[in-house]
Amino acid sequence: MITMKNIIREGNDTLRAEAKKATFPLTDEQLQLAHDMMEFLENSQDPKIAEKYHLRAGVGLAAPQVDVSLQMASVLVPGPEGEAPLFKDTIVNPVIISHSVQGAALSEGEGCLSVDRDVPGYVVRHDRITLRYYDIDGNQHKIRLKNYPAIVCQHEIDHLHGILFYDHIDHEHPFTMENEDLVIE
Ligand code: NB4
Ligand code: NI
Repeated sequence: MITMKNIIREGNDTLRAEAKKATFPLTDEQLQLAHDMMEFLENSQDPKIAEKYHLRAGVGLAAPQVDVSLQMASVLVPGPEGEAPLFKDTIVNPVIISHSVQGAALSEGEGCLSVDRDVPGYVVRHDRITLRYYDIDGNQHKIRLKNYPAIVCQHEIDHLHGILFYDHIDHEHPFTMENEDLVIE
C-alpha cells in the first residue's frame, strides 16, 4: 500500500517534469499503480486507517507524486455524508478542453501532499472546466465539472505538467482576488 514514505517531496525533479502520456492498454504495473493511488485516497479519508498509518488526508494523488512520471491521477472528492462521491475516478491523459472565464479559489488556499509546509494564499483556477480523459480501461470521458471537484482536478493536472499550487499564488498579495472570481468554502 502507498504511505507517506512513497510520496516524494518538493525538491525532487520528478515533481517539476512533464509526465509522459500513457498508451493503452495500460501495463499490469500501471493498473496496479492506479489501484494503489485510489486506495491511498480511501485510506487517507478513513480516520482510523489514516491515524494508524500516519496518512495525511487527500482528495487527489498524481502519479508523479509517487515518482512515476506518467499522466495519471486519482481523484476522490467525497459527497455529503452518506452520499456518493462528487467525483471518483483515475484520470489518464486528462486535458481541459474548455473552461469558464470566471475563476475560483478555495477559501483556505491549498495544500499538497508533496509540500511539507503551509503556503498561504488563494490559488485562482477556472471555476468550470470541460475535461477529456481516459479511464484505466481506455474509455474516453468528456465531463463538465464545477467548483470544488473542478479545482481538485486542476491541481492534479498541474502535477502532470510539473506545476505546484504555489506557482499560482501572488506572494505579495496572497489573498487578493478579482471581484468576479468565486471563493469556495
Ligand atoms: C490535493 C488538493 C489540494 C487542493 C481541499 C482539500 C485536502 C489534497 C491535495 C485541491 C486539491 C493532495 C494531490 C484534504 C481535503 C476535504 C475532504 C474528506 C474526509 C478528509 C478530507 C479532507 F484532505 N485538500 N488535502 N490535500 N495532493 N480537502 N479534505 N475530507 O488532497 O497533493 O496532488 O477526509
Ligand atoms: Ni498536490
